Amino acid sequence: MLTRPLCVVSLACCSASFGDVVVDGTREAAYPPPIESQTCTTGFGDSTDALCDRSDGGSELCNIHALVANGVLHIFVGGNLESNFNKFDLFIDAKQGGQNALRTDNADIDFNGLNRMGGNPGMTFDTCFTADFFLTVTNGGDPLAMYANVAQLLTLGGGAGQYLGQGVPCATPIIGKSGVIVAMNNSNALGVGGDGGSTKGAAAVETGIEIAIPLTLLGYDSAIQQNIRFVAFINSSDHSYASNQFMAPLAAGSGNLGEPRNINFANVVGNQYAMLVVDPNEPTCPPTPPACVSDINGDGVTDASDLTLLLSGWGVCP
Ligand SMILES: [Ca+2]
Ligand SMILES: [Ca+2]
Ligand SMILES: [Ca+2]
Repeated sequence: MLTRPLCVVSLACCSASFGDVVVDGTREAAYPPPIESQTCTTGFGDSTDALCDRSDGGSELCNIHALVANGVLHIFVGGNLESNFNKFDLFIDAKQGGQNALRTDNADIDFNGLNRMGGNPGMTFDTCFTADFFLTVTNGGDPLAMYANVAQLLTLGGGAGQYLGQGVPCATPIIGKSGVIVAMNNSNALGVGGDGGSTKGAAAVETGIEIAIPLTLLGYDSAIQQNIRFVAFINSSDHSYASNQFMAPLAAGSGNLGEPRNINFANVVGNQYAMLVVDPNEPTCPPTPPACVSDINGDGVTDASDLTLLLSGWGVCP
């Protein structure tokens, strides 16, 4: 599932273009207004150096935008990712099934960082958010480089994972074999402040992390689930300490959340996911799959026991 050939992208030297959207870390006018904007000053440092490539002052997530065009999901998250190998972690719920609480038997990607967040009890999302896809991005080193990984999150674990490759912030996007593209621009010096600062500038930030994912890779089927939901946050370099920079945001004044395994968003006020609304009438919790008519005893499989029941009732129905 993670091997879709790259066939929809035209490449210039420094970006990947999809018509009105260029995956370069800068938000184009084609994006709709932000789905969410940050309400917490950053607990992971305020980046004020305004360098396009590096962020040495810290990380923040200021806003999130998304759109679907030509079979590709585009996501733009305004902000900064510190160039110290801290992580931008993104979970996507785009179909039925998946994981409400992270398991420990997902693909081993990014030094097993995904599974580091699972189990005992495992990072748990808001009720009905079932993550199907994970993407993580980092940057650091000298010369500066960025790296990204993706993984499937299957209901019963064991999904595929892939290292997407490397790029350079503000210069060269990461272009994975699966068609996933990741770009970064660390120019933001405004947005939200650090302790004692303001969040007023969050919605206006136009540089950050920009991602393109083919819908086929997500297993997206608009006949079943149309709305796409996101949980994005800044995490420590080994995925072991979550910041207070989440999309959708935590309540104003919230501190860093720390150990990801112990986070349960069902116990946190509000919904900590952002939703790209395609169908405003779609229920928040996707309907359960229709029952299988041949599963007569309702145990989830059609087998000899159902046939026995059928044969025992053979004949005229009173
Ligand atoms: Ca762009
Ligand atoms: Ca799901
Ligand atoms: Ca800032």
